[in-house]
Amino acid sequence: RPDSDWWKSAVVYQVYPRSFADSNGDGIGDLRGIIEHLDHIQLLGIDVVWLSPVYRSPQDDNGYDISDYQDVDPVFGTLADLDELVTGIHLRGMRIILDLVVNHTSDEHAWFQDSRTSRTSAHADWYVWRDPRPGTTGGTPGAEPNNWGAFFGGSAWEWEPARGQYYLHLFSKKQPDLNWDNDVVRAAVYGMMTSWLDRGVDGFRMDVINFISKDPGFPDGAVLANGYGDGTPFFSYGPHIHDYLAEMKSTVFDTRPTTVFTVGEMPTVTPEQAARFTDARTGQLNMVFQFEHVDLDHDGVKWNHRPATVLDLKRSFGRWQEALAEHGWNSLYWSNHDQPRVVSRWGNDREYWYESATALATVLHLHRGTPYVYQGEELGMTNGTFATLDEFRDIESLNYYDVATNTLGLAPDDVLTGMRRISRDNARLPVHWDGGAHAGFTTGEPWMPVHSNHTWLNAAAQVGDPNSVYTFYRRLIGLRHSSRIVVDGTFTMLLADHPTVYAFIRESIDGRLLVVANLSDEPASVELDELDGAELLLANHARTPAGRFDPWDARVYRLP
Ligand code: ISL
Ligand code: CA
Repeated sequence: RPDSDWWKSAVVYQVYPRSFADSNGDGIGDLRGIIEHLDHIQLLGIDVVWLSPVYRSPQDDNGYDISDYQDVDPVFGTLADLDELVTGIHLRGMRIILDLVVNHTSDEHAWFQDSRTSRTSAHADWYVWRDPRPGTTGGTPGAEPNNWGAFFGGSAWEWEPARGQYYLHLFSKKQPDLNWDNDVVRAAVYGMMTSWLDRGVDGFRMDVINFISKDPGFPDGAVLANGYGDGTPFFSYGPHIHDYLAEMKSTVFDTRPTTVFTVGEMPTVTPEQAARFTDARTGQLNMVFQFEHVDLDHDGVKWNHRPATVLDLKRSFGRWQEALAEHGWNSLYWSNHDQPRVVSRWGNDREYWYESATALATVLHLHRGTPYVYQGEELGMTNGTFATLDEFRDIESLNYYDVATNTLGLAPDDVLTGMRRISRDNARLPVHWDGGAHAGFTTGEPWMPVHSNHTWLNAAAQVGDPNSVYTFYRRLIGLRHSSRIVVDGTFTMLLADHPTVYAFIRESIDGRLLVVANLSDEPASVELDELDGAELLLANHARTPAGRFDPWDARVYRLP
């Protein structure tokens, strides 16, 4: 195996700095807090730490709105702290990747501040500016260049009187989209990326990177329930997306002496597109984050819940395993800072908390691909409780509440029910380090209250306990590192039509592994010839007879 493929055997741990650990008592997690807890990450067996944004930012979207790509926001610390974090991670034999947010900047970035002043400013063409619709008066309702809605509510266009034009913002109006069709913009981004690699970082997680190339016609989209048009067909796989990423690869990645880790976050990406992005011969990135499985439990609008079954999950993952079997590579994730907690979403965070957290982990980690662990997932952290609206912090959730109750006329209680289930805030509660005040996250007042279950669900209780969720994750990660089958093996789904038992075989020249998990609150019995003579390697339950599975029973066998 060439060393350039090291990312195939890696496990990534995502740190969302604001919620990880606070070192100075201001209630907000910071870089020194991460430095203090590196042993927790190393002991888990992690290879790569992905750091969500710590750049200078007005924090409109918790750092995904960047006003200076070359500096650290004072709320998180200093550049010297970041250097120390990079060194600390490297000293432990791990690597670090930064979040690259270059579809948009903050409206407070110097580039945008200049761009908005006039049509002749130095940065005039750095953002996506368009005139009002012909025959309308700019700044009045309906004058927007097209009907696209922004992901965080309202129109995707904001009027700028100084230019007499609108700028595009696919997210909040404080996140104007960069104009990637401008060579100078692309060169500035590549230069910035190179400077971070020179500073010692090992790669990038690229925020909504499939959105950077827009259809120049900016056509209206099909009208959605919120009254706005759906622009995604016109920017999620735009005309130059492969060209721009290929240029980034040849300019930034291919000129480095060692392999740069690259993962593109790509909402709406299809298996066929993902194969094109990640094909080692002709693609541009190591892997992408796809959204199919995390979109299964809603009707197209994330707040509108519809139940998803184990069969839905099996079919979705199975399709992706197949599509990227020959060429390309999968990313495997249940959780991140935008998704609710997996044990609450797909598991049972009450009666079968330990069992379901570990069963879901087993299934995910043993697919073919690179697994991601989101901070606190290794402890089985659960969704928040959110009694009232004022406990939510996330701009997406708060904007949605406003639109849903005022414009769409939905009942506040129903809106809150949807938010409790799927809001990004579920993932952003402070990490539980111990059972003491504020879970050991801060000595001050946390920016978001800690969950009451931290008294028993915390790192101090789990790290040395052989029967904890943390220790189980450690074993799973250890299995990947000690078995080439987990990294290289082919994937074959078994019992494809069984409603609750998730079973598959991984096979390579090094042997065969069988993974079987009952993802349900009910016991299950299955006929699997492969179980005869199979040697149990890892399990989350005391043994029951071979073909019988207790609720959330998960087992990994080596086959003869
Ligand atoms: O959570 C979502 C909205 O329902 C997702 O669509 C999310 O907006 C999408 O995954 C893009 O996410 C990334 O870019 C956003 C940022 O808010 C997210 O935190 C980030 O992961 C804009 O930068
Ligand atoms: Ca702090």
